[in-house]
Amino acid sequence: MYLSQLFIPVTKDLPAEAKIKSHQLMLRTGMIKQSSAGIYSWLPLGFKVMKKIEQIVREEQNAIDAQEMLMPTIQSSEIWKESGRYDDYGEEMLRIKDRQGREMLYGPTNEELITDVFRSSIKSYKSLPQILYHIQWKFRDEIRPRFGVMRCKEFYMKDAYSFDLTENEAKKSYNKMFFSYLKTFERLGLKAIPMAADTGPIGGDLSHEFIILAETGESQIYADKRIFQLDLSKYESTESSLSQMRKDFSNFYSATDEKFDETKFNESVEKNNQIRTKGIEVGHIFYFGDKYSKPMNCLIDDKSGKKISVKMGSYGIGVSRLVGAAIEANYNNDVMQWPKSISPFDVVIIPSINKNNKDNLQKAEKIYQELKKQNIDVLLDDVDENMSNKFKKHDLIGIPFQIIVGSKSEENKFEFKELNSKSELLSLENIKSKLKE
Ligand code: P5A
Repeated sequence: MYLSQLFIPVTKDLPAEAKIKSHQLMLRTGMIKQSSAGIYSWLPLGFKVMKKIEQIVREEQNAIDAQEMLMPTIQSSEIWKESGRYDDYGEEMLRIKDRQGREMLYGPTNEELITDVFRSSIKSYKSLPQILYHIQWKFRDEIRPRFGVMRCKEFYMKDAYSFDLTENEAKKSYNKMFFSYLKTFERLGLKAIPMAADTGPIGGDLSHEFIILAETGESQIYADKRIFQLDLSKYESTESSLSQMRKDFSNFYSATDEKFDETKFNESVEKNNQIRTKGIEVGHIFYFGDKYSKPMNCLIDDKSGKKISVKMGSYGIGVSRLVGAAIEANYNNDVMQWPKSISPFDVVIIPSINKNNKDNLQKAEKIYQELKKQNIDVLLDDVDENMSNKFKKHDLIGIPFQIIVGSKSEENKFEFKELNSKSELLSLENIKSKLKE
């Protein structure tokens, strides 16, 4: 893509409510445009990042044999009346009527809908366990939508639902998902800490939030920093290894405000290992047994032919929130650097251009074609402006690698630079192999 062709409508005058870095940066680099309070259009640059995040989330769900499907955004009120949540959910639920006057709603989550799908088809323990998931827009009429994509009314979520015969089996599904979440966040270049959490309107008695550290987060958190030393690669997806993993994580103190206990924290964590900061909740998992299956009559025949309510859990990742969270975690001193796995482009070519000399642009175009042939996702900055402005702009866009075609380049060698480190003069062949790495 040529930068001059990229649809990147930059918001110059930031609105007063854009208080945090990610919100400001997403507006300044034309990633999103507000449509109304808490509702955004995702423009090409922002959409590309979100799709990359979505794909990594999908791959890690598929890796644990969760099956992708798609449920609608609009749901009927009937199933919510069956579960008893129609009244409980209150004003956060956007309620609508169709032309026949039927009560509908824009789904804030899908426990009821998936239970309805499941009960109509699965009847025997032989078909268990099952994990189903979808990646779909949700709507919550948040009282104070804020911080850009962090707390929206309309947001994009991966939500998965597990179905098991017994509580014991269900906890194994929970552990599988717990591990899958840690791997997902690691691939996204983020350090997420699992924290025991309250269950709120989803319900149940076992729940963890996955939180990444950021001063601008909404949750106050307390943790033992040695939790970051746990190495995921030493665990396998066997039952015993996963239950060991859960034990190892629970050995280190970590809690949000709601569950925090000052005395316990001071007793179990030395002062110099204590983290007291804010964090962003990027995922939340729940085990709630038969909270939905019982009132909704979602029954399974067990081995003896007895009908029992299926045991369920639900597992959410805030896909659109993660775009903002990744910025909060990686934006320092006015320089953004996307983790390589989710950067909107792999590399940007920045030629020094002026009216009288188009040599650099021509060289840059050749490099561009070569890299495209290798399936490298490359942006060419063909805009006629001075280099210092260009560098400032790319410090914000945050593409992790730059190829600079300017005064320092030689006939067949160009400056190659990873953001935040020194550049080196390399041949195109060397640049290609570095990028492939
Ligand atoms: C789990 C999946 C649930 O809804 N039901 C299905 C369960 N959990 S949750 O914690 O309420 O949400 C899951 C994740 O979605 C993100 N999220 C939001 N993102 C942007 N704006 C919002 N208003 C918003 N609300 C929730 C969070 O990342 C959360 O962890």
